[in-house]
Amino acid sequence: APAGGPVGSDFVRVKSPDVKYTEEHIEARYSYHTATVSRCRGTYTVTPRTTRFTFRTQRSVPKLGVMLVGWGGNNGTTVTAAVLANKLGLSWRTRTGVKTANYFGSLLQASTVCLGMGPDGEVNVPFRDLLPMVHPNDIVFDGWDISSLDLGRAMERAQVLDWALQEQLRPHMEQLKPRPSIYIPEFIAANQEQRADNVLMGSKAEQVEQIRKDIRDFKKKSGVDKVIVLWTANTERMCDIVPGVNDTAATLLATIQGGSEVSPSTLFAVASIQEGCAYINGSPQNTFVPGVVELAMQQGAFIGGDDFKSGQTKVKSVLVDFLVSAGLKPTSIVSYNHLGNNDGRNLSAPQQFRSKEISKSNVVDDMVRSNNVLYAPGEKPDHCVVIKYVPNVGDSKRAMDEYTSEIMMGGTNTIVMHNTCEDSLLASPIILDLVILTELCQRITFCTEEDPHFQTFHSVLSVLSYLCKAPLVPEGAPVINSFFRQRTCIENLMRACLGLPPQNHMQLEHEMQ
Ligand code: NAI
Ligand code: DG6
Repeated sequence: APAGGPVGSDFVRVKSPDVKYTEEHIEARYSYHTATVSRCRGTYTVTPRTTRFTFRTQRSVPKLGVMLVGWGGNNGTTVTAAVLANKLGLSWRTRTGVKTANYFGSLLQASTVCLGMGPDGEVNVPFRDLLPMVHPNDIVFDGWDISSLDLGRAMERAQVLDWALQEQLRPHMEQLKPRPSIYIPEFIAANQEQRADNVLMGSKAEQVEQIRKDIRDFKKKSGVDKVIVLWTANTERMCDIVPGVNDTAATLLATIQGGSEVSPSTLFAVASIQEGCAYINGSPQNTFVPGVVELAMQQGAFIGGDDFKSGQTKVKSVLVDFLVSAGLKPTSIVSYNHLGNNDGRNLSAPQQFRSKEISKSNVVDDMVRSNNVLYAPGEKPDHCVVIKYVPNVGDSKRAMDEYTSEIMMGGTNTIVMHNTCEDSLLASPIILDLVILTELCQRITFCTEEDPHFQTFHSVLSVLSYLCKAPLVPEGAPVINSFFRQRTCIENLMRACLGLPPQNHMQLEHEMQ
């Protein structure tokens, strides 16, 4: 069901000597169990360790503003329209019956977590009820696009939503107009040029200044307490990491002043961080050059990405996890895609395709590396990604995958899959989860017995990994792509904020005689 029930912490309340509810915070003492491993003459020695944390979650939920870069695109218009439709409680008729607005596909709004046992068995609640969180219906949207179409016409151009719904939404959507944006033609496909009629002029430094002004202007006019900026604009080509140009915060800022190569997405990231806003990258390009990461850490702003994990890659992070953890050895993975929306058109250019190919290809590495029975060091399955632009299918993306695995005694198991779905209807709930989770993380601080000073999460917000194809993690941290490990990370982190132990699925209470 969409919105309902009491809000956040009032819905779930933990009764424990380790958990304290104050006017401002939920404060929970939590024991974090890990282990260190050493190896000597063929024997592993495992030493369990316990770190005592205190988590503090601010209870008051701010009014959240979200600024989308690429607001007039398929994802930008669809997520805005979906929130409006939910807020207005809209229903519409299609040839198969009446449909009602919902948030299916959102981890936080439409999936549940188990709290424990009640008188009638397991008690499951929506994820959103675990901790005080922004409700998507309350998000205020704004944003930029190089195309000047208002959101009503842009929604029509996107061809994602049913016409009967568009007719109801148009009076609201046509009042929303994207702000002029930073356009540097060489970063996106040449075929996008005819859209670019809403662009900023001036030097790079002046354009960054304008984006900062836009953020302040939005905040002031809308009355939101907090702004998060999210890139859902075209996939850019990768940029080179060059010492003296973008390898540190100082060189990057100097480069912006000097005017040499910086991508639009990096300029947006810099402007957002300088305004103290979290910045999320929903596309695959390397927006987060080392200079941006350092700047975010210096300013204490969150950054997260890269590339929404919506369909084919999500399935891949489930299926390869299943195969490898079942002791089967994937030896080749071949993934074809064809789609006919503007994203597909942009990706038909080689450099932009290359960004997506890299992002879609690295998603099995951690699972393969974790199994040294199946794979020798450095060994990987063959992995091929193909994307073709076929205008006729529009936003209804087709993804076809073939997984070949080696099974017992030299046997072969081939799994073939065909997936058809509206791409932007998968991406939109992910956009909502990204910003709501990021906002929640901004209200969580923690300390340990050894270091009693409360701190925030690292600026590189790796807890967003579940939602991203190529998770950005702090330097030296492992990248986790496996779907269930990523989901469990979010669930257990929220449970820790409530002083609840991690979900263990041991069911020991049912094992006793
Ligand atoms: P789209 O092409 O419909 O929308 C992108 C929008 O960005 C366009 O309106 C375009 O005019 C605008 N744009 C381009 N450069 C800009 C700039 N510098 N500043 C502001 N606006 C700019 O694409 P769609 O389908 O909305 O996807 C958006 C991004 O999300 C793409 O990079 C895509 O690869 C990525 N993505 C999409 C997924 C999905 O399932 N739909 C999943 C994963 C990633
Ligand atoms: C073709 O794959 C176009 C891409 O933009 C994808 O549709 C998008 O990245 C979603 O990818 P996936 O692998 O999560 O379905």
